[in-house]
Amino acid sequence: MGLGIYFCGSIRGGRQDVDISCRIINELKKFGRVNSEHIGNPDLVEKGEDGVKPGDKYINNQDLKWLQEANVIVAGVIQPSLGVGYEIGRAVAKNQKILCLFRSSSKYVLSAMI
Ligand code: 6K6
Repeated sequence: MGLGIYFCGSIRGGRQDVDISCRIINELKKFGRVNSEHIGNPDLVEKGEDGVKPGDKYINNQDLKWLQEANVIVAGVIQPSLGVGYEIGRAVAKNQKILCLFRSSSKYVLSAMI
């Protein structure tokens, strides 16, 4: 089955980095199964499934399950995102292995908490 990888990337925080997320996910797929592949889908916009079932509660439950099952977590942290920060915090609390990817040329300064 290979490695279980959860990729975290901004959705409602902003989709500016969707192309780089897509490239990272394609690289990660060489090492195992990436559960959160939809994050790199350029057709999914910030509002995404707003108003469409299954809704936020389902997304939250499903993503936390996948996150907690993963062997490793890779987080794109260039674009600030509440959801990604929350996922990282949950993974830290469970002592999971996390790799955060930032770009020093970013217009943002990475949160001290990350
Ligand atoms: C819309 C666009 C693409 O997908 C959707 C439906 N919404 C979500 N689907 C799956 N995971 C989501 C969705 N919204 C947030 N997440 C989770 O939170 C992902 O695991 C991301 O890593 C993270 C992004 O959080 P925000 O705060 O930027 O949305």
